[in-house]
Amino acid sequence: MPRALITGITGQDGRYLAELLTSKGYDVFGMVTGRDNPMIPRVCANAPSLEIVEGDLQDLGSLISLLDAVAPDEVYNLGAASSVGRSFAQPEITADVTAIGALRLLEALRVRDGGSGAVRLYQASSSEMFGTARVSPQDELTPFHPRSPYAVAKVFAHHTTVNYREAYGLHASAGIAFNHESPRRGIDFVTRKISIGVARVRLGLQQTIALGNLDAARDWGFSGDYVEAMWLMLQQPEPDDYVLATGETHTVRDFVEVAFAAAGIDDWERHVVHDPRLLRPSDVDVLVGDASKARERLGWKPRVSFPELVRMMVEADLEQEARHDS
Ligand code: GDR
Repeated sequence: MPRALITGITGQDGRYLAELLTSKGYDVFGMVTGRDNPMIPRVCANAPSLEIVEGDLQDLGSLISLLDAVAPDEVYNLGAASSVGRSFAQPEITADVTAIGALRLLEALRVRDGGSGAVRLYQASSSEMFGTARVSPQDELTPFHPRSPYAVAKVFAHHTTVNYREAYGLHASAGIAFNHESPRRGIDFVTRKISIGVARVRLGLQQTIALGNLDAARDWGFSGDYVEAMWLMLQQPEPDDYVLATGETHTVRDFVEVAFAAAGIDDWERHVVHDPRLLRPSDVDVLVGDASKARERLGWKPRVSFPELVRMMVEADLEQEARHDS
């Protein structure tokens, strides 16, 4: 059986990927930094054969020991300090986990693998790297102009992944994933904040949702679709970089409107208040990806549409909030 190690196992992508790999017959190991993480039972509930192991992207020695213990065929580096908003308040932690953490993992692989390419690595690169891109839609050749400490850290991790591939022959691929969401999305991110808020307004548990920039436009897909592309990338004989995107962009305002409509509420403006404290020192206005390369070379395309995604999230939160309230 092939063996896979996933960092960032408690995030939405980690959970969907663990389920996908388990269904394909892999032995899956999910890395956590400590066993007291309250998400662990929830993660294991959906993937009973998943083995939780300890390691830390902030500690090279722990990564080397973990690679020795697990002996994976594939490593998926989904671990990061992934909140763009919080990265402005915690730039140093963001750089250490997201940028240097990726470097440490690459170093651990280089030391262990010696450049044989026997272990395949997926690096979760981000559309945030494009920032104020002058080209639209963005593809693998679009220059980066990061707009947050998080995005700067992801640019470092991305270039380091490419460098280790070129310098040491590592089988290291990077997926430049545009925003992808799901009912498992953390509440720090705007889509989940909206879907929970809408559910609670619908159930009479709160009156309003406080939001920042409603004009930002993002290319939003479904996390469950994106993890398939991650796996496909590591099945290719040669490592490479791929944009993962739907090719459609919608504003935060669009998301709010469709989410309220999915809950049967048309006068959404009454329920949204603007909170300037939620504005970022510098934000990304609009992103939209061109995933032609992934479509042509991997045969990948996202299945869940924007309205389906919004509805899925609102329905899941309506169910969950109603349960909590009863
Ligand atoms: P993003 O996701 O920064 O695109 O990064 P997020 O959902 O945090 O923000 C999207 C846009 O919504 C605006 N916004 C708000 N955002 C949050 N979080 N909370 C609010 O209340 C709010 N109001 C408006 C933001 O300003 C922004 O413009 C996500 C993360 O998953 C990254 O880790 C990942 O790399 C990229 O997507 C691709």
